[in-house]
This record gives sequence, structure tokens and C-alpha cells, in this order.
Amino acid sequence: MRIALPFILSLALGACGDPADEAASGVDHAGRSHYMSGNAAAPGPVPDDGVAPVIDVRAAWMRPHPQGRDVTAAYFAVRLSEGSADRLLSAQIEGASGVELHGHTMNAQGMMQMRPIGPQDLTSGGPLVFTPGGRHLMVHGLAPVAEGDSVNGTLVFERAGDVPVTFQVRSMPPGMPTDY
Ligand SMILES: [Cu+2]
Repeated sequence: MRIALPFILSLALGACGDPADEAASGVDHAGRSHYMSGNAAAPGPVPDDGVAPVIDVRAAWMRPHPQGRDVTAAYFAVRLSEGSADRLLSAQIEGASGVELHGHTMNAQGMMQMRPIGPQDLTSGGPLVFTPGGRHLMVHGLAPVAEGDSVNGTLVFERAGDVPVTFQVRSMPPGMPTDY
């Protein structure tokens, strides 16, 4: 342990950078090695209501990369247009080396930290929203993108399977659809 612990700490400090928006809001980013509990208690399967879920994706966008960084954040809102329940398991983005579902939690010192979260339930009761200051996709290793670009990806759902999504690269949020 005398050897391993400092090594792990140095990885934690360097593994996962903050995109500018999260840094600006005073969020301290927890590195990937802090991942402990997100998936610890695996939920049961999503109930099958006999209706194949259809996922409606809106307002998918991605921040341009902060200068000199290879990590950025992406956001979207999804809603069930058919069916009553599904679960977002993971996401992929073309060209990225990794994509993590992140959320914010309060640490023991009362600071908000970003860290990986587990699968996210989606019900007919309302949309599942990934938005600045809340849940987001942490996108690693993507070649830098700039305002006006678009990037293709996939949202992976437990029941609906792979759902294609196109993220528009923009600095400002597009605003939530009014019919959500
Ligand atoms: Cu994050």
C-alpha cells in the first residue's frame, strides 16, 4: 500500500478534467478512481408493460472543448413517446475514447463533486434531462469540436436498445423543448 496509494492519488488528480462550465460553477471534479457506489446496487429489470418503448430525444448538444483539454460535456433530454418505462444504461459518441454518465453529489466537506452515476430510469411520468449543473455525459478523448459542428452518438437503453443521437456543438444551451 505504501507504493500503491500515492500512485492512485496521482491518477485521481490527473485522470479526468473539468470542462469549463463545470469548473466555473465551483464544482470539484472527482476522478474516475473515485467511482465507488454508482452501480453497486444493481436495480431489477425495467418492468415490461407489453409496449415496446420509443425514445424521443431532444435538445442534444455538446460544449466545445475547453482550450487544451480532451474532455467535454454533452447534454440532452429524452422522453418516452411510447411505453411507460425504460432505463438509460450508457452512451457512446463516435470518435470518443469513453463516455460516462455523470452527476453531482455533495461530499463530506459539503462540496459538490461530479462523479459517475449508474443507469438512469426513464418513465412516462416525465423526461430524463441531462443539463448543465446536473446530469451530463462526460466525453473523453474526442478530437476537439467547435461551435457549429455536430457529433453522432448512441444512447443505450435497457429495453429500447441503441437510440441514435446527434449532438450540436454550441456554447449556450439550446433551451428545453416546450412540449416536454
Ligand atoms: Cu463530469
